[in-house]
Amino acid sequence: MSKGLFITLEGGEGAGKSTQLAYIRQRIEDAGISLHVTREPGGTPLAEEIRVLLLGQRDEAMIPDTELLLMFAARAQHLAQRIRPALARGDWVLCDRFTDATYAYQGGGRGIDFARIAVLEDWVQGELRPDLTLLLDLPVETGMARAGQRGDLDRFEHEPRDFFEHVRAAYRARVEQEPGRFRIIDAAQDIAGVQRQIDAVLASLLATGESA
Ligand code: Z5A
Repeated sequence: MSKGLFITLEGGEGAGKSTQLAYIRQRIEDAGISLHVTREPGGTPLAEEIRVLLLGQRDEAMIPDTELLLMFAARAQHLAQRIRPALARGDWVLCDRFTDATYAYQGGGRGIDFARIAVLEDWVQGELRPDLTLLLDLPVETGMARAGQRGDLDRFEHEPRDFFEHVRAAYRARVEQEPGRFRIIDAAQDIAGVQRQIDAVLASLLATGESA
């Protein structure tokens, strides 16, 4: 069975993911590659409904285990309905956040043990892991200042600075666990500077179809 490349884009608050996702998409499509662009939580109608549950504000506080399980419920649906079929067709998949975000936010931010997350990762994903992950990394203060310029804040965006420091530290821990999969992009640079770094990563990828 042919298998496409699975690329994920990660980063903390205000890292510029949406801005750069559009750029990466254009670069890959310009190279004539069949690409499926998607996001988490979400990516299918049902998973998008779970996203609404996850990001919405309500009177009843959502406990961390509920948040974790809903992330993986959405992911199970997304993998079955969209990601696995696309990869099996030989398409590339570009996903805005994936399981590294769970380690970062539910692990680092909410304090759930990485080991417990790993159990769900194995259960829901089996062997499937991203081939390449671009991590847009920047100081929390810079990211929060950028994100603060946006209007409506979701449930995560109301968290205090400390929460996002833990998120950033957890992303870095993931890089240490799997250095071969990650490319760290200095997202504190201006948009053109970030794009130059992305170009360098994509150049070898588009030339060889391999992330290394
Ligand atoms: N979440 C989770 O907890 N666990 C999980 O497993 C998963 C997700 C999968 C929604 O994610 C929430 O889900 C997220 C984590 C949680 N919560 N938070 N926070 P999301 O990815 O949909 O939401 P987001 O984090 O807000 O991503 P975003 O919309 O891509 O925002 P962004 O990274 O801040 O990107 P941006 O909108 O492109 O940029 C923000 C602003 O900065 C904007 O005004 C840009 O014009 C500006 N910008 C961008 N780049 C630059 C540069 N380089 N210089 C200056 N200004 C810039």
